[in-house]
Order: sequence, then structure tokens, then C-alpha cells
Amino acid sequence: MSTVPAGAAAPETAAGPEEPPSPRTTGAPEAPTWPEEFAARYRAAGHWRGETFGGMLRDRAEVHPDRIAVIDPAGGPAGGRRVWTYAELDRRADRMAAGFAARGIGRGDRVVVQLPNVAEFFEVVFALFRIGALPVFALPAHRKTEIGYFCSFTEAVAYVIPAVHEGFDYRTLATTARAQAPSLKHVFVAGGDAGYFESLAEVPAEPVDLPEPAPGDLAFLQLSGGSTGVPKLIPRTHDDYIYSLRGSNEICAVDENSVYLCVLPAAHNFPLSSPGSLGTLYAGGRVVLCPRPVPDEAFRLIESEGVTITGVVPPLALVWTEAAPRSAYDLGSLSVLLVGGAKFSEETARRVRPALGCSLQQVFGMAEGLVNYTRLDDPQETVLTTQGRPISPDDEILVVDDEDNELPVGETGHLLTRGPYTIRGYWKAPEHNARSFTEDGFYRTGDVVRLTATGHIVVEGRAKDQINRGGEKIAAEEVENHILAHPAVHDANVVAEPDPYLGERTCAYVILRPGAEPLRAPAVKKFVRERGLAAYKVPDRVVFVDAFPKTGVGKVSKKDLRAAATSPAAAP
Ligand code: AMP
Ligand code: DBH
Repeated sequence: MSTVPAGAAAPETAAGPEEPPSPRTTGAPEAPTWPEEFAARYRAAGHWRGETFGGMLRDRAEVHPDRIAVIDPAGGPAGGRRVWTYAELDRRADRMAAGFAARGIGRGDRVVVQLPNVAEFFEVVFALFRIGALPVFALPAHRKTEIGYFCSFTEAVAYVIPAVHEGFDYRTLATTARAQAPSLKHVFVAGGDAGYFESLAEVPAEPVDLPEPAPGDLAFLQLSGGSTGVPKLIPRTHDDYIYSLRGSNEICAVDENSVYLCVLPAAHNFPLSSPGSLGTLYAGGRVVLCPRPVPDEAFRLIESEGVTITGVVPPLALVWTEAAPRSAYDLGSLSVLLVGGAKFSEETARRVRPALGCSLQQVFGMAEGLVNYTRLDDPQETVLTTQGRPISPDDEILVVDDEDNELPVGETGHLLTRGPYTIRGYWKAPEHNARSFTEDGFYRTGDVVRLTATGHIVVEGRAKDQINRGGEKIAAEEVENHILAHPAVHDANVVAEPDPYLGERTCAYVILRPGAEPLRAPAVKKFVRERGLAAYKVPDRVVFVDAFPKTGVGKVSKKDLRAAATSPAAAP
């Protein structure tokens, strides 16, 4: 497959003679990308307009310098409120970019960014966008296993962390990441004592002229929830991602008067782009960072900042609808609540408007690309019972059987998709790509869906070996591998079981080695936690068995294990 042509901005101006050329323009096979005929079509349709994130911020700062871009109610020094206008964010991004460049961070370099919902997140990522370095969007919940992997696999040159957040000291993570990834030259600490590392506050320098990336270049690496032993990295370009923002803004009526409350972790694809903080900044609106997703904090900010739109996962939507009628805060400014990341029950969906007084939009998206929304003018039944339809008329949707044969509309099958903002392959994963994409470039989402006559998608289930724990995705194989590392464990299988609050939680079935010392469930959980895995991946329940149910050909039947986990006989 060919690479995405650089578009309008000529690469000669973007790379000095001594600088290595961008990997993309050399055609290095870091990831397959759109064939030229598709790229040309997406440009001709006006989807890819040759914009970059750096350019977008520059433009907004010129057009409305004094409008507020970002409000961080508590992340400033000593927990103070920070308000940055577009001019301020633009200036800060320039200064941070200059500081990064002075440290040798340049085009194509990977930088693992693990920040909570603080204003520095935007300062850092726009600085990286400007120099063409690629943020790798880690989540605050990630621990040494994930971080060590991101740093070493991407050969990251830098890692950006808070000092301490929610009682966890990220500097300890940086110490282990350093040991694991020899490429890691810099650790930047935002807020608090930098310890052995460099304070992010000391990085900014006088702005310098920096070569800007081209619109077809990679902008960042997003994370996939994954279904394999290690998470996959998702290469997104400026052009493709910005198209998804523009499309999302139109569908969710986000404009310069919108105030978006970023409740979920800022780096996650949903709050970043659906329409999220980047969509809001694209529209010239205002992003308010919510430090914690608890109703009291979110509701207080909705009232005080006049929030108009926000996005949450189903378990949070449930908590909010229960808390709102008892809350003293005035939520009158809120006009849209987006709910997605996992299937939203019709029952709770019905309660959104009565409880919160706003419109519901269901959103079914994925960091790989495709995002579906119910529309603001869809009939109520559609909003309550479907997960929406794609952003783009050029999003191609196929529902197929196990042999990739297309099914008639209304039948349930595997969702395949391809389009102007859906990747053609993961970053440096050729073997996995061969399985996750069809020969003609459709992404195998692993979701089992059906289409309604109106083209809306109903998510019916999942074929990928993943647990969706209230929107947090867990690859079964990844957790299984960690349990298998225990010396007393002979074999392990991790499956989803229903949970009234989260939708699903994880259940690990474990066979002990004959003659091994007896092991109890808490010891297995502790073992997994101590291997440095994000807490949400630690199994909720561990069940010891003598054997696993098998399929006709003798493979372990996860289907039967799931059924066993669901049966009333399955004691916690
Ligand atoms: P990821 O690949 O980690 O970005 O996660 C995307 C996956 O989350 C999708 O492929 C679905 O499995 C799941 N997902 C996202 N939104 C929804 C939704 N509204 N309903 C059901 N599943 C969803
Ligand atoms: O779950 C997701 O990954 C997700 C959900 C809603 C997403 O990436 C998105 C919207 O953009």
C-alpha cells in the first residue's frame, strides 16, 4: 500500500538537511496507510483539508485571542484555578515546543504522555504537535507493565508525568520505565517536586521557528483496548483526526459557544475527539477539565462554568442520573450528554432527560477510527435503542458472517469498516494487521452488530476476546499471561461476567499445578497487581477449577466459561 502523500505543505521546508526525513515520507513500513485513490477521494470530498493541530491552534489564537480555551479548576500551583485564553495556550505551546526542541526532541520522536486532567496536557500535546513529535496517549491508570511497554516498544525519547496523582507517585513509574527503555532520555514532571527528573515548568523557552509537520503526517499514537497479549498502538494523522472532529462538532452542535466538560481521562479517544476537548478547541469553544468524575465535582463545574456538553461512560451516566435529582446544583446549562464506550442500557438511557434535563446522544466509537452518534433530531426510540450511525457518508460499514459474507440488513454479524478516519493498520504490527484488517483494508472491529432500516447500528455483542468493564477495555490474553506467570498456576482463562453497575467485570478461571501450594483468590489478585498492571485489569473474581470446558475440537470454550460465570451456581 502506498503512503499518504504529504498534501499541500512541502516536506522540503519541513525537514532541514541534517534532519532525518519523516519515516512516513520515506515509506518506512511503520503502519499501512490509505491507498492513494482513497486519499485522493477523501481530499476531493473536502474531508481532509490539509489542516494540522499546530496550525489550527495558531489560527484560532489569531482570530479570537481572548476567548477562553481551557479552564483547569484545580490543577494549578497549590490547587489554584487556571484559565488560559487561546492566545495563552498558543504562546505556551510555542514556548514548550521550543524547550522540547532545545532538548533534541524532534519530528517523529515518540513521547509517552501520562497526565491527568490538568491544563498542562494541552500545553504538552500542542507543543508536540507543533514539532511533529508523536504523543503516545497513556492513561493515568497505567502502571509499570503498560508504561514500560509503551516506552520500549515505541522507543520513546521522553515521558511526561504528574509528580503525584490520586495518591500514586508517578516518579516511581518513571524510574522503572527508564530501566526498561534505554531510549528514554527525558522525564518531565508536571506540578509538584520533580525529584530526580526535570520539572516541566522549567522546559519552556523563547519561541523559535520550527518546521511544522504536514497534514498527512502522523499526529500521535492512540491506544487500543486490544484483545491480544500487548496493547496495540493506533497511528492517527492530523488530516484524518481533524476530519473526525469537524464531523463530530457538526453532529453534536459544538460551536464557539460550547463549553465541554472533560470528565473521562483527557487522553482517551472519546473525551479527546467525540467531539471532546479537541473538537471543542477546533470550534473555538471552551474546555473545562474535571479532575474527578464524581457527580458532586462534575455538577459543581457544570453550574459554575456553564457547561453545555459532556461525555461519560454508562456506569457514570447511571450514577449521575441517580444523583442529579438530589443535587442542589443547577444543571440547566447542560444541553447534551454523550454516553458511550460500552453498551448503554435502554433502561438508563430513558432516565437521562428526566434526571439531567438534557438531550442524550449515544456514541459508539473506537480509537481505531469509526465513530457513530445518534443525531440530535433522531426520534426518541432511535436515541434510546441504537448506538447511532457513522459520522461520514464515506464511512463504509459491512456486517458479515464468520466467512466474511455480507449479511442482509437487520441480521446480526461482525462489523467491518473502512473510511476517511479509520486506520488501515496498527503501528509496527504487521502480523496482527493481517488478522485485524481484510485484504481490501476493512478494519475488523470485533464488535457484533446489526443495522436498522435507518442505518443505525445496534451493538449486540463482541467477538473479540476482551472484557468491557464499564468502558475500560481489558484484553483477556494480557491478564491471562500475567496469571500464568504465577509458579502455582497451571492454566488460566479470563472472561467477562455480568455486573449490574459496570455492565461487565472480569472473572479469572484458574487451574492450579498438581501438588502446588494452595492458592487463594486474593493472592492471585495481589500477584497480578504487583506485576504492575493497571488496577482495572486485576480480575474482579478468581475461581479455581480442575478443568476448563472444551469445544468439539478440544479448545477451551470461553463461551461455556462465560455461561458458567453467569449461572446462579457461580458463587462469588
Ligand atoms: P477501543 O478499541 O479501545 O477504542 O474501544 C472501542 C470499543 O469499545 C468498540 O469496538 C466497542 O467494542 C466498544 N464500544 C465503544 N462504544 C460503545 C457503545 N456505545 N456500545 C457498545 N460498545 C461500545
Ligand atoms: O470506547 C471507545 O473507544 C470510544 C467510545 C466513544 C471512542 O473511542 C470514541 C467514542 O471516540
